[in-house]
Amino acid sequence: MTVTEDQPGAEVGRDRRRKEDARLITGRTMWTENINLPGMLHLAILRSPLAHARITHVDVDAALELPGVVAAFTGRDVADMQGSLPCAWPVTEDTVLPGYPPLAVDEVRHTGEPVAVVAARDRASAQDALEAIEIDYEPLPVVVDMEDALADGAPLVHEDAGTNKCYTWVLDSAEAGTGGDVAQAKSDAEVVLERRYVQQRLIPAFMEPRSVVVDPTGDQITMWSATQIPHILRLMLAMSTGVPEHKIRVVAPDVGGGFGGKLQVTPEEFIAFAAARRFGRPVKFVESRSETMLSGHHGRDQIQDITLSARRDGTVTGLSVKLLANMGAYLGIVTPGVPVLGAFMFNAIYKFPAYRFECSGVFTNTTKTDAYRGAGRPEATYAIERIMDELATELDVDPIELRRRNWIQHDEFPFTTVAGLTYDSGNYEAATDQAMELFGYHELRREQAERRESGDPVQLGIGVSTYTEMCGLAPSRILGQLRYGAGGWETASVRMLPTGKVEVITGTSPHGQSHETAWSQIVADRLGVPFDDVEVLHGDTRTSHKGLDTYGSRSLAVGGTALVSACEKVVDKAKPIAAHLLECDPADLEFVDGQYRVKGTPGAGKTLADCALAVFTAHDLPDGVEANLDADAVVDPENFSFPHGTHLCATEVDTETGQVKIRSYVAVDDVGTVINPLIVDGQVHGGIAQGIAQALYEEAVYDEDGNLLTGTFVDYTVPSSADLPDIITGRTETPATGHPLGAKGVGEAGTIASTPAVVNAIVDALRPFGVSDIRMPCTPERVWQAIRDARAAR
Ligand code: MCN
Repeated sequence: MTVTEDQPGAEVGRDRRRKEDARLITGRTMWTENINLPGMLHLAILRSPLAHARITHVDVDAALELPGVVAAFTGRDVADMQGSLPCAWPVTEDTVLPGYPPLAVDEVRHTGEPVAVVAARDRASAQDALEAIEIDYEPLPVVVDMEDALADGAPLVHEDAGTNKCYTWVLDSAEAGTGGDVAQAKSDAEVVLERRYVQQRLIPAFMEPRSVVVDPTGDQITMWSATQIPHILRLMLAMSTGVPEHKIRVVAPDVGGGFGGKLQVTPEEFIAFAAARRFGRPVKFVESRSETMLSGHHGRDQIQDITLSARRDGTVTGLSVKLLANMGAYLGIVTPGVPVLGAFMFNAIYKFPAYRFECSGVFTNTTKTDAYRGAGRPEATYAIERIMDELATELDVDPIELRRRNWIQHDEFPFTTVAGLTYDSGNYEAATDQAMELFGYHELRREQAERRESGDPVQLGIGVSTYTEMCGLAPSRILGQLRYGAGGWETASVRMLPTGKVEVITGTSPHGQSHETAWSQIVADRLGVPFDDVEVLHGDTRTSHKGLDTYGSRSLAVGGTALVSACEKVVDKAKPIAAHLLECDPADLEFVDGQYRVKGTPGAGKTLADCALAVFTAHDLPDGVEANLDADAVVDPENFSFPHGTHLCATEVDTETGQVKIRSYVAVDDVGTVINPLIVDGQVHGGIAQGIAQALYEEAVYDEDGNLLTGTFVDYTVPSSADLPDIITGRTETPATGHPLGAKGVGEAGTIASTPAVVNAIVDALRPFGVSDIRMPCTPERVWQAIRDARAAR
């Protein structure tokens, strides 16, 4: 909708430019690194050069002699203060939960693990002094590969655990009563496909590295951190260190991206917290990019063995998934849960009658894995969308036609899937038809046939990905059943200021997602106030004392719904005041376009601003009415939100060099009711960039000794805008039915959808050569090699 002036009720659905842009784009804002406090010390961290070793000797004395150095310490020195880093999601009763000291005490288990800290008057002195610390290590055997780690006699990452298996988690539709038996489906099947897909490791590449400042000098210990989760961080600090929660304040100032990489309670935050308490002085730690890559958490890293059973008419009858998920050496806050989230998404939009999922988490001598944009759902979507294409090829059916034969029809919602979730709404046909139209599907298929016919060295491939995902995390009830350590509710508060301006406090914690803009749009419509009269406060446990933060594309569906509820409470609270001012019965009033008016009587009424001023003076309030228009709300939606869509990608693959060019990309996403189309398009674009990056460019590689070979942007290719195609976006809007906004999450949708669309397109281009799979990232070398191998196998 294009609206040129402020109109009550016209904000939602409007392309508002972001309130946040000026400060974020110019950088004139409060990043954690900009915080400087009197007497502040700068920390530098010495990290293990070995992937597995016993620490036999540490001597920090020489470092202490260097100019500017104030202190140096090891894990042993702060053993009583540092606590153990927590894992919030032990997915089974017997999940192995190894101790996780922020600063290693006796043993290191991955390269980059913190082993000693220097505190100095400036950052450079602290960094230089690290070289003077003497450490002796006794190397221990290393295991990096998951299958090696599970073999008999493998070196153990945690000797005490007696195993490298962290857990095994199973979902079986026959046992759960949500479907049939996969073994039976397989033995009855006319077609059985068995495939292995490998999800390479990825490294979150947010713009602002992880940074933390801790000030212990006030009445509370204040931590500023570039985090996605200030509320969870405060709770974890309190629970793990014993410092009372009300004596800790956590602030997430403007945060330069996270993508799941800052959905973490980091060793560095705990080290800074312990150091500040130990010295009684403010401390700061800002990591280098290489430290992020070496010791921050990584994403993906799964081996997926999939068996698909079907009939020759294309109907799918069973799906079985056996997964190995690399945990790394320690468990971050949701490490074990990430693949379990994926368990609910392998069946995707299809009506599988039988399903079995089994996942084992495996410890290795690598940095831990954890959430990375999509967390479990991109991996699942990739596998199912790849194998659906394989089935289409096997049956010689158009891949979109095959999907149509199996997906849930728009009149079948609400639909309970074989994995046990109930999808509330969707329209897969409408999104797919729109995508095909925008893409020019049939013309491109014709061009593909011509190029195949003429033997053109540059072949055209068409890739499809029809996805759904579960986001908007809530509901707490289901998270509890999955043994997640927290709930999924969210909070919002609305404060009416005497002049009618509005302050909103949200428990969400944006780090690039534009909540200030979207939340202002919601409030402007609900309270009938101008967009610019709304201020959104977030990310500080002193102002927003309760919240569950931002991840899992939950903020709008959960936090936005809480905001609607708080607005409704304000409107209800002001009604008797407006009636008093208008000298009428509250029952005769309606609230329309920001005004309380007597029903059926047009003309001047009273605005919320009138009521706010009346509350402030409190000279003439109705009897029994409190002088307070503020309202708080906590909302825990009944269901997840299930956005969906169809992405189509056309690739030109040079069969002589292996070079892949994305020629066109169409994304039609259905994220329910849209609050701000510009923001949604931005989220889709960014998400697709990350999905394409997995398909074509990014991979974290360790050698067999556990050294990270891709520890800089020279070796780890994050694509720039010049490497990415123009993206054509379209939209269908099927509102979510479970909450008044009707909105579904969008923050991860693009990433989830795009990776299989791109790889399907590459494989499609190379089918005539006999290529049926290429391991990601599909670099020119891998594509070229796949063509060569396929030719040789013929
Ligand atoms: N929105 C909308 N209409 C909808 C859905 C969403 O206008 N129907 C808007 C929302 O108002 C919000 C934005 O889109 O401004 C994203 O909303 P939502 O889908 O609720 O996702 P979250 O705000 O919870 O963000 C989390 C999500 C995740 S999980 C990752 S990872 C991610 C992402 O957001 N990391 C990001 N997008 C990112 N964007 C930036 N710039 N930086 C990151 O680190």
